[in-house]
Amino acid sequence: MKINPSFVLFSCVVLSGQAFGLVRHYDPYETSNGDPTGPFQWFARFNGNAAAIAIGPNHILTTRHQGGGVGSTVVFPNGPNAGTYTVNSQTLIGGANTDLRVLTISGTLSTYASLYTGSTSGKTALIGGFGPTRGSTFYTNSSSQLIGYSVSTPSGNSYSLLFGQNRIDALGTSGGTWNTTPLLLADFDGPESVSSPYTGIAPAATDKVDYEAALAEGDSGGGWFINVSGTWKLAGLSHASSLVRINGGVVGDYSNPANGTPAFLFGGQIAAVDLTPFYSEITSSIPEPTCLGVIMIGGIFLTRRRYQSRPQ
Ligand SMILES: [Ca+2]
Repeated sequence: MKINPSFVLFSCVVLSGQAFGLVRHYDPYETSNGDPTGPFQWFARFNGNAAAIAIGPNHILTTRHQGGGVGSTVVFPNGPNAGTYTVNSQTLIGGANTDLRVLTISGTLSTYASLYTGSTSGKTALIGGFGPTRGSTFYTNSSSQLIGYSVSTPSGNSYSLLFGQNRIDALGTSGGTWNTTPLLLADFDGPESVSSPYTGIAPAATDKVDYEAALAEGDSGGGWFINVSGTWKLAGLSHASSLVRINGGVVGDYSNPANGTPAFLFGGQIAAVDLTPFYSEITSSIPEPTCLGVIMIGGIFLTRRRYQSRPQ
C-alpha cells in the first residue's frame, strides 16, 4: 500500500527540518512500560531534536531527516547506559533516499535492542519518544464529539521518555526525499467510532489498542517494539505523522503556523521506517557482537568435544 498523497506531502514538508513527538491518547503510560530491563533503557536523545536506539555495544540506530551526524551529542537518560556520548561515524542504510542510518558512538553500551524479524502486519507496537505529550481536547463545533488533541508545547525532544501503543495496520512507502523508505503504518483511533467532519481526515476505526498513541515533533527516531515471547524486539523507527493545525474548527496544513494550533485528530496516520527489510544490512554494520557470537559458539563446541573425548 502506498501512503495517501496528503500524508506524503505533509511528511515532506515537516520532515525537511523537524522531528516529531508523541501524542498519547489515554492517561500517562508507565515510562518503563512496567519493564525496567526492556526498551526504556535503549532510548537516547539524539542531537537535541530526536531519538536514537541502542543496537550494539558501540552502535545506535536513528532516522536521517532530523539532521545531525558525526559530532552530534547522544544522551541516554535511563538505565545502565545512562550518560552522554558523541557520534564518531555513520553508515547510511538502504541508500541515499532511505531515512535510516547506523552510528558509532564514543564509549560502550552495556545493553541494547535486538532487531525484530518476521511479519509486522496486525501486530501491536510499543512506541516511545521524547516529544510532547497531548495538550487540550478538540471537539466538533457542536461540542458533541471528541475528535482529537492539541500537541503540548514547546516542540522538541526535551520531555521525559513517553510510551504508548498502536497497531500496525499496513505497510507503505514514503515520498519525496525519502522515497525508498519502507514504512509501517498505523492510525490514531478514537474511543468510539468517529466520523470526522473535516476534509482529509479519515474516519477513525474502532480497533484502538490500550494506550493508543500518535506522534508529534520530537519523536523522530524513536523505537517501535514488538513483543516476542516476552522480549521486546525493535521493528521500526518513528518517521512521519499527519499532524494538522486547527483554528475555530477549521483544519489546515501543519506547515503554516497561521493555520492555528498544532493538533492530531482521530483518523490521522503515523509511520515508522520498517527495519525488517534491512536486517542483514544493519547487523553487518555492527561487527563486534557478530564476531563475539561466532567465537562464543565455537568455544562451546570445542569444550564439548574435549569433554566427550575424555578417556573413560
Ligand atoms: Ca490505531
